[in-house]
Amino acid sequence: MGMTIAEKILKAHLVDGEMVQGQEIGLRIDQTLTQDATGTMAYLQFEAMGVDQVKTERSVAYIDHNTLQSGFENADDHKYIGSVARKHGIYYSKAGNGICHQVHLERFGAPGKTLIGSDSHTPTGGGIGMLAFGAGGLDVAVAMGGGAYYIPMPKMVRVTLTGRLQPWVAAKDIILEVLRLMTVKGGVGRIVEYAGEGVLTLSVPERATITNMGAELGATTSIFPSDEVTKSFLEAQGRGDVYIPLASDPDAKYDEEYTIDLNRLEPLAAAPHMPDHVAGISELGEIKVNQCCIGSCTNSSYYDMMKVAAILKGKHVHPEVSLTISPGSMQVFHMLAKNGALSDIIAAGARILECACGPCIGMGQSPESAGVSLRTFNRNFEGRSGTQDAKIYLVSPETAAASALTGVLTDPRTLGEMPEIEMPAHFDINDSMIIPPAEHPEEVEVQRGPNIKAFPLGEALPDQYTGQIVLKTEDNITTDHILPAGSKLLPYRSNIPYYSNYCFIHVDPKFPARCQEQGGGVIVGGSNYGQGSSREHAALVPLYLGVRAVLAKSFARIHKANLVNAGIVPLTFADPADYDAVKLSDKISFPRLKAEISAGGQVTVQVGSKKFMADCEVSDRQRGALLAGGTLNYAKQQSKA
Ligand code: MIC
Ligand code: SF4
Repeated sequence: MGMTIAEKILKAHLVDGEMVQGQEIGLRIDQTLTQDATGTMAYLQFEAMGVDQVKTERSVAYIDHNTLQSGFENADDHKYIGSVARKHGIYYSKAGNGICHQVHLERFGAPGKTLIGSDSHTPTGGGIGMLAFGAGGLDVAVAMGGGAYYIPMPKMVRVTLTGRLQPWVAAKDIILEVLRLMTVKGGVGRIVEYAGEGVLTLSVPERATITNMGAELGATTSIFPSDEVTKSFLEAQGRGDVYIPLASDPDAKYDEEYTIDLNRLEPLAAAPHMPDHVAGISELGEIKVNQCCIGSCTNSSYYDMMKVAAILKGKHVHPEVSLTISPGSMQVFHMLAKNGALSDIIAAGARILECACGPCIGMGQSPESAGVSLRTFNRNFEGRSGTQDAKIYLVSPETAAASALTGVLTDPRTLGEMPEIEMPAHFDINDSMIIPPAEHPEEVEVQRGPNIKAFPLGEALPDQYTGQIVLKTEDNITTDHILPAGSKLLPYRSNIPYYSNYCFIHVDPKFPARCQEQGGGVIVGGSNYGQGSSREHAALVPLYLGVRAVLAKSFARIHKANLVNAGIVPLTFADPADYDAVKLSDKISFPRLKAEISAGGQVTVQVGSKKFMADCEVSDRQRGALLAGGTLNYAKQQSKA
């Protein structure tokens, strides 16, 4: 039988299990990436594993999130990551070199390879035909040590793109349309593949915008074919040698199919506060805008920035709008400077930020109170910008630039003739901010600042557990709800004790104190619990606070894996109606927890006088980890056995 693109790459990397839907498969990982906000924890865990040199073909440590150095913490973390990288065979991309996903696409990504990254937007690599997954830091550490990466064998989804984008309609509008069709949980357990004549009309950066934001579908990953467009991109990056063609077989089977007619697509926006609250710009009307931010790993390529520069050229940003521009990489930034486009952007009155995540993760540029901000980013969760009551709309660079000029949400089609942007035949190649590993690793001393604290380890699963329900949440709780980021908190990513004071702070400020009083307990969640980022802190901090289990209607993939890695039991209501029968502060017990988890059956739950069942849908390997109190404990047990 014919195979999809993803199935071909999975098959070539399969080291454990069978490719049967829902069953766990283990994959050989060719490349890894980390960023600094998750990297310190990933490398602390890597060090704990005692591996000398990474076993991957290429591992890269990026500094792109925590670049605002308003105290010693971030700079110390950079130094730690830089030294660990040099010692263990990892390339180190310095602060200022750009956003991990953009730089990786430019300088390291290769079709047909597997990549995991401690960042949920790692699927950006699908834009050049890589099979790229977001993962928790521990999973990345394991892969660097040569271990397999495990996922449940996903379903296959095909999105066929027909026709071609009309002027002023962008790749961002394609992925917003996919989000409208599939919603923020429609991709869970699925790989999304793009096909059809429309694919040929999209450049690599446009494809990468789409695969990047596939993370917002909850998808395991997204991927495009590798074709002549991919080849030209790689050649222009001086890396034509890594090109291989990749396409699905004509008789490949897909579990779900969608078709989008690009001819009919219009400029769209995701309205506050979810990436799937999608509406046409024309439907939303002329909303007054206070801020426009252009950048992030979704839309910060040379192609995007050139379009923006052409729109702004000779014009001025509206007096009541603040426009920020963050080019995705040093390569992009330098090319804009050399060809004069940067001068058009500056003269229009934009604020130029460094090549980093910046406002996307609340690292500065928080909007004014109740401000409206149009962003070319991928997430508009409530409060993520750093201003709790701000209203964030996710839009294309074209829409953001057009609106920055008019001061109101503007359909870019009103701007007249669209400027044509050519993809360059040669990108400017300068890898001076990427530091290769040391030639004499034994001479490198790992540097640890005082902000770097030990990470918590779980405890073996008890026979039975009784505690309190310490939190009950709604559906679609994001990891930003569980553990906010932003400029004030991100510096504490390597300091779990301090960070724990902010767990669920915007959902229920009493949560950390309640956990401390109760010695932890159980969290009850709705559906899609833990969607969004890959930050394993959203599991490690609850672990530190004594959370033993999360009982939810359903989980997002990466967060569920992170819970298991930490040794927190992920349970789902066998009957979702039982969700309504439990409330905050109820006493909850699992009288046969260990025996039932070991047996792989359902788990008995007792809440007051009510008894019901929960499922613990994990693989045998994960069951071992839960019994041992987390993946690191389990790995130690295994190595002794
Ligand atoms: C995000 O966009 O939410 C982040 C910040 O990049 C996270 C990683 C993190 O929390 O450090 C992600 O997407 O995984
Ligand atoms: Fe950085 Fe934002 Fe991309 Fe996350 S989504 S990697 S914070 S640019």
